[in-house]
Amino acid sequence: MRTAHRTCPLCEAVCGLTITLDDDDHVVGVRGDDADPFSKGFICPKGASLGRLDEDPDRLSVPLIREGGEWREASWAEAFEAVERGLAAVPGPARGVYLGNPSAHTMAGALYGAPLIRSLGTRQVYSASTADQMPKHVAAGLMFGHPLTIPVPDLDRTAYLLMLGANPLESNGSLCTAPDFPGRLKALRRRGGRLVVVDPRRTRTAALADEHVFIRPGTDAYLLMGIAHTLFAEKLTNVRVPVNGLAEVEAAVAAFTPGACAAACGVPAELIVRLARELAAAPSAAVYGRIGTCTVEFGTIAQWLVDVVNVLTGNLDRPGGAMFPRPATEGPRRRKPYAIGRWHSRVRHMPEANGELPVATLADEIETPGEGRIRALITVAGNPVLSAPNGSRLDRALAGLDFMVSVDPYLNETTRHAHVILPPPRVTQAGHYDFALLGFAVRDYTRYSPPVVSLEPGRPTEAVILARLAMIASGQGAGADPSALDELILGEMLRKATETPGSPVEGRDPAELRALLTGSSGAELRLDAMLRLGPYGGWGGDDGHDLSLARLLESPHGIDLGPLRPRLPGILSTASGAVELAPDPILADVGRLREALAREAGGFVLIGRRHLRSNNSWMHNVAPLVGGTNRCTLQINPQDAAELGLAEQAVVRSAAGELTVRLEPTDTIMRGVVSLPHGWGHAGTSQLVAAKNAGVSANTLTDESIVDPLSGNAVFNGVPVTLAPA
Ligand SMILES: Nc1nc2c(c(=O)[nH]1)N[C@H]1C(S)=C(S)[C@@H](COP(=O)(O)OP(=O)(O)OC[C@H]3O[C@@H](n4cnc5c(=O)[nH]c(N)nc54)[C@H](O)[C@@H]3O)O[C@H]1N2
Ligand SMILES: Nc1nc2c(c(=O)[nH]1)N[C@H]1C(S)=C(S)[C@@H](COP(=O)(O)OP(=O)(O)OC[C@H]3O[C@@H](n4cnc5c(=O)[nH]c(N)nc54)[C@H](O)[C@@H]3O)O[C@H]1N2
Ligand code: SF4
Ligand SMILES: [Mo]
Repeated sequence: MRTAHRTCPLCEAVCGLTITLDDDDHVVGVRGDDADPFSKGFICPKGASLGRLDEDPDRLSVPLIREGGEWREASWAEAFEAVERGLAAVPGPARGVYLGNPSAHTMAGALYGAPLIRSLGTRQVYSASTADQMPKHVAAGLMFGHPLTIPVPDLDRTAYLLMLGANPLESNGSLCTAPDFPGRLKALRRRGGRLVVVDPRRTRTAALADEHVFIRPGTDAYLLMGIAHTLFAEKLTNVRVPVNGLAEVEAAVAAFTPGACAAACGVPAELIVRLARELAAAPSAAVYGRIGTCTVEFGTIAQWLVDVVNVLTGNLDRPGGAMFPRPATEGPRRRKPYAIGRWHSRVRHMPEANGELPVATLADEIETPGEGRIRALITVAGNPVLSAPNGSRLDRALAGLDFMVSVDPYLNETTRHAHVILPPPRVTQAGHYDFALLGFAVRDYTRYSPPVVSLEPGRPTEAVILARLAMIASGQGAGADPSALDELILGEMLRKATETPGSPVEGRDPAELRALLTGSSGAELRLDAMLRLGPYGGWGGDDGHDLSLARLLESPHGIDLGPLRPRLPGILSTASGAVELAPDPILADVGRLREALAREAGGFVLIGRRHLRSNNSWMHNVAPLVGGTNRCTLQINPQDAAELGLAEQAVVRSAAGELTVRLEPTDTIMRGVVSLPHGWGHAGTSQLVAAKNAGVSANTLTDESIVDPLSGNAVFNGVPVTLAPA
């Protein structure tokens, strides 16, 4: 028996785990790591089941190749050669790529996703981001200059938290990395702070709050407009940071009186006014909006307003407000204007954001003939058949591709369309560093987890799989040595740093720095370089900055880098150097919000929900996590069910499709709203447990033709539906 410490890679909370393994490397126990300074022993049922997930017998252990509808096991050499042949037949611009959610949780995704995209030579780039947080990136890019400059609520110090469209008691936090989010919310209340939750459902988070506010789905932009309007009208603004566009914002919010907003969002006008006054009066306050406010038709406007209110109340960049983390691998942010729509999608002419096109138009790009039509697709850690809007259409589109390769541990609803599946090894066999998530942490913190279990001979890590795909895509062939790619990237990174005026390594020899790096893989070497070039890193000098891979390896429980500190104006990379409070593209979109004020509310709308023991589409194959309350049911208010004469089941119809679903009447959901979790509807897969709890896919009902126009983000909340007895 031995124990190992590592970060849980399953959600954004980055909890430290202590794993017990037997002599055959089987995980026999998982508990929270009490010595982790950030998570302090917290663990949830998913983390506790990591061993079951890791050793799931339905995970693929060797590559699969599909020939004439039949799958066969293949060697790695054979599989990479098949990929080389498949990609060679399709010119660069006709190759698409889709990166799914877990690629934000793996070192492979963080380090090799971008090189893979570059080497494909395509603009057909898609990811789960446009089914998730793209509005956040666009708002942050336009306001602060960089799409990753996203402030997070200073959870441990705030005196007032207004939370919209998030349910961290189930999801454990998103774009707000905070292990033991529930404990942190309880601590907020214990120290006399106030928590207000805005949600069409009385969630477990809402039940823990001081106040729960029901809101009509898709209308948070109106609530926030009403708050901003009140702050100006009652002269409660207190802007403490350098901004441009304050007068323009005041003009833009003028039409959105609390009365008008109340009619549109269903929150009473007096309550909107009170929330504005409370935010302004609190010693410190933060507004935080997540999935419920992103995956809606006014997603970018809502994200913009979240930070407009944070600025207007004087809470941006101050302790207890909304602050910018300073992650250990943060790179330099050059000042340049952030732009969206630098190019557009071929079929629906939708704007690019962050170099990506909306997943809502992926099926169009595969189905519609013409130059640039996607004929080959690479998916990495994604299951868009279940996760993209109108996944049923995507399911049909994928079946018509000339070539598809998937990097995924499972044969599932999406990967069954692939010609080659390349399975990454077990979680415990991979090194882990949270490049993305630590940039949103409520304390500055760093931790590296080296592999715990060694790889079977000949089996590549996911980092190597992606590096080899990148080399194949750039024409270097199936046999190319992936370390050449790492050296190329390292050389470039070090050269740039030594040429940057004012950099601590300015003028030094890149080769000398390269020789100082340590690491047992390309991924580790690159992590070491990023740490040393980062804000806490160093090269062995006596300047007190010494963070490096070696130091992290000596600190298996992670290192606390302290509470968040104010970072303005240095963190801003806008051309003006100030916060752009009124970016033109957003102001131009406010007209659409104003027009919709006149819309009649009526009929039922569909929203989603998440369950603690689920994770999007891919954890339904672990027996202890499914069943009980984790089921695919349609929540409906009992009065609505009674009025419609609905009993056990109902037929739900939308513009996109129709489903027969099991009902779960509950008075925790407001009238006129129904909720179905996504990620179910398991079919045609090797996941035997999931097949027994198949459920139905919410994305049969969601409509790919409607998006948030600025970010291209899919609309999952506020989907009009009708209900009828089954
Ligand atoms: N209706 C509705 N739809 C939604 C949402 C919603 O709220 N409502 N939420 C959206 C959101 S926020 C997201 S993030 C997306 C998620 O969308 P996706 O990322 O497309 O879907 P996931 O279900 O997360 O699928 C993850 C895939 O990665 C595989 N996988 C797991 N671990 C690894 C690994 O280490 N390496 C590799 N290579 N593969 C791995 C799994 O087997 C699975 O196939 O769904 C979106 N879809
Ligand atoms: N256990 C578990 N944890 C997860 C995941 C999971 O599937 N399961 N998924 C991970 C991923 S990919 C993500 S992105 C995060 C998401 O993390 P969160 O953003 O916290 O997502 P949810 O838990 O879905 O909570 C969203 C809430 O928004 C509400 N809502 C729906 N529509 C609206 C609306 O129009 N306005 C408002 N104000 N509220 C609305 C819903 O009722 C729901 O309670 O969770 C991550 N963590
Ligand atoms: S909260 Fe998230 S990171 Fe923590 S144990 Fe659960 S799944 Fe893992
Ligand atoms: Mo997500």
